Amino acid sequence: MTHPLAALLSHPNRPRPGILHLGPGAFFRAHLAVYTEGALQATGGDWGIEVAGLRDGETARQFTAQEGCFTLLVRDGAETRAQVLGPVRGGVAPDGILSRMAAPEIRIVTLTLTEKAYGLDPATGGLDPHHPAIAADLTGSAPPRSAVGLIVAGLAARRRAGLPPFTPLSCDNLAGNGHLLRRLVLDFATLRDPALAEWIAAEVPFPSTMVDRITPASTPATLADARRLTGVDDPLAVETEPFLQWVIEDRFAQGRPDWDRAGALFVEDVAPYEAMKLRMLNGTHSLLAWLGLAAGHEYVRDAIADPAIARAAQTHLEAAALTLAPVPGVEPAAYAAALLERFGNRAIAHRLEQIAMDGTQKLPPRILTPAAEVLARGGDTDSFARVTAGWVWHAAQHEPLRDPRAEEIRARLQGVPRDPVALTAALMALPGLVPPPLRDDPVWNRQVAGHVAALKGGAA
Ligand code: CS2
Repeated sequence: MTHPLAALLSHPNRPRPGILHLGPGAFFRAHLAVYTEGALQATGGDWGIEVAGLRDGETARQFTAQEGCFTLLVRDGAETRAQVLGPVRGGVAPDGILSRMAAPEIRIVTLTLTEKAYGLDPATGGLDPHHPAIAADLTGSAPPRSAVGLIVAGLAARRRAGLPPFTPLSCDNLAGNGHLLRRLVLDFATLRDPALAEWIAAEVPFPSTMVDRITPASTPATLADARRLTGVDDPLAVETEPFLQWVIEDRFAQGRPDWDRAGALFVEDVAPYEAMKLRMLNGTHSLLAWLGLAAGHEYVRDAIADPAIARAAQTHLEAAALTLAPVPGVEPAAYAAALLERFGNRAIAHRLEQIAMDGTQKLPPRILTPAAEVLARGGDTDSFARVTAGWVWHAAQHEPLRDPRAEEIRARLQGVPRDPVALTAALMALPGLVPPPLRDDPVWNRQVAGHVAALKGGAA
């Protein structure tokens, strides 16, 4: 029986699978799925996507039930457009991921898992063997369930079978996401099987990517609008902004879809694009989230309409731009102006709470690494300190704190007076969080504490 959404596909040809995607959340649906649909429409190829969640099979099951189809709403001003997309071939249960990774037709494994799923130890830049899912997988006593453990086991199975590797492709907001994933996979493999690690190092490319599309979590309004516009109930419906961007290093073991035909940019080195996006877009997003919540706002569009916060955002965009290498074809001031416009999109209800979470994972690539670079050059770190103070205040005030290190943060703040200097000292000392030269810099600590004091006084 054909699902009613499948009848609404503009391009009903359904390719065979070539990609396994881990993390089929809203961002995947508004970004990778859109580019893949565009590539399939332009040039075809067996690049259908199978989707899987690492722990929870619910979304994957829903994709299977809907024959891989879902509704995408693009909100722009007063207009909302609906489109039904179908690049997904079906869902895979968590315990089926490994066998699909070993299947010859799967040639790319893509990931949108959020920062905390990788098992990165920020202090070393390598694998954190104490990350709960990684630690469990390193014992080898049960089938792997972390992304890194699965990729290592999947590559091992292919090597045993004499198959060429798949290409792991990280689409998460981590600096040098491909390099980083490579390092974590090699660290894991070295601990389990050094010969496998050598094979991976020689045979497996790990392209880095820069991904961008502002995609809030779906709400009842998303689902109601999808139904109104298509006539079909779709629990997988997502809403997003008109803008989208994808920059990818063109290094694949066994080919790739013609994503460039859908607007993606293939480059030698994604690093300058990624730094620009992480430091300007995501860094300012974090500023809006933490300062915006402190000022009582709920959505990004409200925070950016608050004159004091808008001034801080503008200042931060300028400070972040000063840390960047030139990006081919991009003028930082124009990029910054476009970001302010996107943040101000009244049609997008992007909750600040969503961006404020996982601060310990987001601060290093967005704020602390560029701040340490500014410090090393003798520049002014004040704007980075303001954002960091926003997080300190959020971590001290917000209940419950959504962060993988929330318990550790609670323990550290236990008995610490609500005094800006004491709070700053307690959180800047969180192991591995702040690069040591910054952590030990008296001016930086004074700046952060000064901004915490301002937040405490209500001057967001
Ligand atoms: C946001 C990102 O939640 C967050 O931390 O900053 O999800 C942001 O919306 C995307 O990276 C935009 O491409």
